[in-house]
Amino acid sequence: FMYHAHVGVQLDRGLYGPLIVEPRNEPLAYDGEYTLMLDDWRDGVDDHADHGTPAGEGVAQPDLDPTDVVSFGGRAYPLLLINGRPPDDPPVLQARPGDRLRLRVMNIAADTGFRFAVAGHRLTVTHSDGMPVEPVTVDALRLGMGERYDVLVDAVQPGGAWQVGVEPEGRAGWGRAVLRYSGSGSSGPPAVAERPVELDGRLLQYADLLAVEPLQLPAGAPDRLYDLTLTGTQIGGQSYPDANPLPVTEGEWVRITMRNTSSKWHPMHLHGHHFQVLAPGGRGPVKDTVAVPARGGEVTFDFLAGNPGRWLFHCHNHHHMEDGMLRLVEYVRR
Ligand SMILES: [Cu+2]
Repeated sequence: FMYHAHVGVQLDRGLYGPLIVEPRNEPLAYDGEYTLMLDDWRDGVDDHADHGTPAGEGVAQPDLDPTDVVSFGGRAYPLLLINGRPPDDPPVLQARPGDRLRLRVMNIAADTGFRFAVAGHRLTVTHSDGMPVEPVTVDALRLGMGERYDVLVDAVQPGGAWQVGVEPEGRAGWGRAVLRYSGSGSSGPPAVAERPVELDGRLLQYADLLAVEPLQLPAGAPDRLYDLTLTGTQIGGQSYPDANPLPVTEGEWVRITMRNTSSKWHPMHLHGHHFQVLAPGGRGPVKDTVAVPARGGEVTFDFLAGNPGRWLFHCHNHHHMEDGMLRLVEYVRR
């Protein structure tokens, strides 16, 4: 998990950190673990008097399916950081040949979706947003803001130093860490800009993820349905604070369908609950943040209303949220 400020630009200026909940009995076996927090950085670029003005449309990606194009506000984020470090001073992960590493990869950026890969190595995904999934092995991850994946990486190379590459979706930029094998001190690190070919390899999709512990939904149909259109500033036609709460009642099975009519990709996050992404077979991943593709993308999730209170439901693009892309989920009596 991640903890972070939820006021103004505090998150964007670095008021965040990882929160790791260890299970009483760890079912996975591994030799070392690292937490990698991916961030975009603009502090010092402006005076933070507001949340910035869009600076352009970013890099076009014409050969992608238009419903899969990830585009963002285009604000200037000149640095991409991993654990607070820029590409020319990268964090170093240590491994011995044959080790199995656990990486906890988290996107805490304000305005940037990331693709993540490790040169010469594959990624076996074991958890999505802290919740276990059936292990699936891929070359690259895509993380919307707020999303987290745990992956196992087998140190299958005989030695050397390998690029851990982070590329923003839909615009220019570059971040990196280095995976260094023990005894490889004489081999220099990869060039700053060396790009793992794995970034273009098999990319994790939500459809690859099967929940190990699906929600215990009752038989029948949901008790409450919401059908919400997403734009860059509104959820269901309303923009916070001029927005009605979305009522739910304790004990209900709630289903929310989101349809994104905008040209921006929206990683949507619900506080206080895990939800299950609707998928054929009923075992979609249990998450708390899910990206809804631009230009007609649609995602449906279910949750059990078991945590009374008033909870934020918002886009995890900081600027979209500041523009009002936030609603309250509010528990009411039946
Ligand atoms: Cu958004």
